[in-house]
Amino acid sequence: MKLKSTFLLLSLLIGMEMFASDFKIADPKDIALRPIQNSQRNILDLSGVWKFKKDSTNIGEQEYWFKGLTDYRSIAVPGSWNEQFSDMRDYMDWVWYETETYVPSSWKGQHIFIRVNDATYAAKIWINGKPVGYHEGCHLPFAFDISSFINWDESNRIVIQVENQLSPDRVPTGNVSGGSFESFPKANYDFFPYAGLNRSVLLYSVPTDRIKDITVIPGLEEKMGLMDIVVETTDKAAKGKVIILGDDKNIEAPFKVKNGKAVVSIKIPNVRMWDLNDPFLYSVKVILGDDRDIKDQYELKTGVRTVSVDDKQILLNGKPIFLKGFGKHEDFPVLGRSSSNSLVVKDLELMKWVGANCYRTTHYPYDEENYYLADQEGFLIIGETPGVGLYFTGDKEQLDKRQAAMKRYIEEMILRDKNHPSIVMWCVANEPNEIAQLGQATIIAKEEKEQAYLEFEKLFTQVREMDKTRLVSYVGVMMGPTNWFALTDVICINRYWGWYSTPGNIEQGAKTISLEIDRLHRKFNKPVMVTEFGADAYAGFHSDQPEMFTEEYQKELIKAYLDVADSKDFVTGMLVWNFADFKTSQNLIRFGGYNLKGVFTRDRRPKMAAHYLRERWTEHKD
Ligand code: GCB
Repeated sequence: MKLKSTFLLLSLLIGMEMFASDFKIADPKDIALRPIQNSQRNILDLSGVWKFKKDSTNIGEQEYWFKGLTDYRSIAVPGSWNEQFSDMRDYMDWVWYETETYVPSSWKGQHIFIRVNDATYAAKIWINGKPVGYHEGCHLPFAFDISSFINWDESNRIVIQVENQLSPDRVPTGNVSGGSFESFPKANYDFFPYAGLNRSVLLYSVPTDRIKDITVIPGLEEKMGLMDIVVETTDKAAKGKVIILGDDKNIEAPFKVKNGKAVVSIKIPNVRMWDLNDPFLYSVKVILGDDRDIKDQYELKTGVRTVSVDDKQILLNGKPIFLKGFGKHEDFPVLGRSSSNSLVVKDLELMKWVGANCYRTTHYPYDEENYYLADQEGFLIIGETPGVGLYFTGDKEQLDKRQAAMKRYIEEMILRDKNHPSIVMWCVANEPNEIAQLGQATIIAKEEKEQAYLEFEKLFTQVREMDKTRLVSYVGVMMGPTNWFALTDVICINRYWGWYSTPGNIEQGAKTISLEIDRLHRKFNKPVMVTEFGADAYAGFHSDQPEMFTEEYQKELIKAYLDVADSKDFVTGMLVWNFADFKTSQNLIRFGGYNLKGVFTRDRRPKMAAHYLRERWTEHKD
């Protein structure tokens, strides 16, 4: 009896110790450099089939599931659990993932990290039964140093708990009372809340004295290319060099690290600019140490290009450029939101096929491979945060949490993506609003409106402080506050005249958009972009006269908007909504749980509108 109660007490204490033990919070700085393989650094990709278990009552931690799952099923990583398991399509609560791996003994003496490229939404990691770390937020990576958790010469158990509860204090928001979308699952946005380990999980090793971050800031003086290269290291007082290679150039510059940082300014005579027709990439190689003792090295590819605006246009390398393309989603049957290089390549090929030159990463940062491909292929990207469904009034505690999430997202996104020449503009948020209920902003007081503006402004300030080389904007919703455009370089608006408003009447829709953008340009004297416009079309559905939901109507509406844009010299870009049909939560306006505004079907077959755009955009090539 005594023995039994001592045992109970002991296990309670061990249990308490486990629950109380600190999960480290992920440090955004640890994701700045994408893991690579070279002679100082190694990667082990853990993609494959993992063990998986649902935990609807959140009992797993108390029952020590982190020590190994029993009664599990198998799941592909990367992958969205909602697509792999029909019985879990709408499930958003806790689940557990587990895999095992050996760590190569050649990695001994180095720092070993785990990098999760996306766990939507919150994740906890255990290695060999010990708590490692916690991260909240979707579509961006996080990493932890797990060197002290590794078992050498035996298998290591990696367990990750994930949940994707939809909540008004998270970003994107969900379960918002009075929110715009009455849908199931109750996301406050128009795409399916796919959950899980949607991107790869990696182990990687790096030297103890290492390069932590490299920021390349491009510029141009006459024909002289400029690169300010900021190198951050763990070694507070190291030395090293930067080598720029490419186009018969081999420029070397030594540096000395002070307090973990060095800035090297390099001039490239007769620089070959990164441009759409010649997306030339220089290789930037940073070596820490000297030739006899290389401590660490990292090579990345980037381009020299400038982006600016005047009152009417966006200028790439000083020349006006018209942005034509799409908003899209990471979305495909079976894959859900999980990454697939085949799909990344296919989508870019199809966008080039229709003559597009740009897309916005609606409504979250995409898998990194997208940006590397766009750099290489000469395609422009507007990089968007996961800030969709944002509002800035109401419950203060919830607002503070959303603002904290946004702050972290902006930091993570810019740290991860800052060296891509393809990204010309940051989009701080999609359709933010003063209040959760669309179109009801009149019911709030003037002070509340001002307060909402100040909160939103904080996000802009953060982006501009972190990156002075790109344009910054947000995308405005119909009936949303227009005074917020004072913060932006370009006026970006999503408009559905001829669809949600004046439905069925394309002519009226075109008149309204025309008047509206004239007014906006007059007021702000900035270039205007319509970042979303379009119509749902059920593939194969036709009519002699354009009628809503037919391919003809979609094509005609797109044509009418493009004609309006062509008639105004201050319209600097038109992005059709959407590149392809995509899955949404179920609701009354989403037939079959799909948004059908794609000019391609979900499986990437062109509708009439795609053929039309191809005719129009390949003829009108800049
Ligand atoms: C919007 C949203 C987008 C929706 C789209 C639509 O304004 O930004 O996420 O999918 O409208 O089709 O309603």
